[in-house]
Amino acid sequence: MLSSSKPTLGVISAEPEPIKLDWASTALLIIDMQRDFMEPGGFGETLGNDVSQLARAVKPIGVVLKAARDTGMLVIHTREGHLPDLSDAPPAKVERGAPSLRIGDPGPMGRILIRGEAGHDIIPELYPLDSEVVIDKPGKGAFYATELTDVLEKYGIENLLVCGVTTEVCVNTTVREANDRGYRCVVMSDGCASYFPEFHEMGLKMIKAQGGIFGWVADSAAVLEAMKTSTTQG
Ligand code: C5J
Repeated sequence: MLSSSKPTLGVISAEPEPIKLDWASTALLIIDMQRDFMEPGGFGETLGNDVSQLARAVKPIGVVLKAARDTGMLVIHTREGHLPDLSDAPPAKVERGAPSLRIGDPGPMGRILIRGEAGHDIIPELYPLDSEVVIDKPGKGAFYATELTDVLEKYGIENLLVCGVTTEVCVNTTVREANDRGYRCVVMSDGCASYFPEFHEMGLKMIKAQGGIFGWVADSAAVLEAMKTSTTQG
């Protein structure tokens, strides 16, 4: 995707150790920045969560998204949601807990967590460009029952910069899936958020513990610095 004359090698000051990435084989993967998780009246709130906890991730993601677009990096957005007939929503997911509204019920932003409804869409601040990839996923992990593997193979992607919500659920699940498939994942600490700040902290610690058992963790400033100070491969 990147022009061959551009510097493409960057070193991110990450934990547990710095990581060198070739931007040409790196994608920005933005997980589930949807109105259903981020705004009042959506899936997150029907589960009893304080959705304002997630707002802090929007700005850091926006800054890195702009830098990724400027450098021509592949950008992939995911959306968690289900078909209108709920044929891809297992009863074990739909019936769980005691939410005020269940998946598929009509809510203020349309049917809860259903593809095509307003609540299922990505928030305006991070809205995908027509040229960007959008992966619709029925599960927490972005690889389960999606075309993500095919997309990554098509573009020669080996590394993922991962951000989005929530840290301990869809971000962590996706990073674990990606790690098992051989992708290097750098998770953006301030570009992720949880309804539970302590789960956010733990979710990041789990990734970077044991020498980076699932991946690396870095903040948006470190990612931007690595992009800015990139060198030419050779
Ligand atoms: C949840 C997600 N928390 N995107 N989904 O149900 O993390």
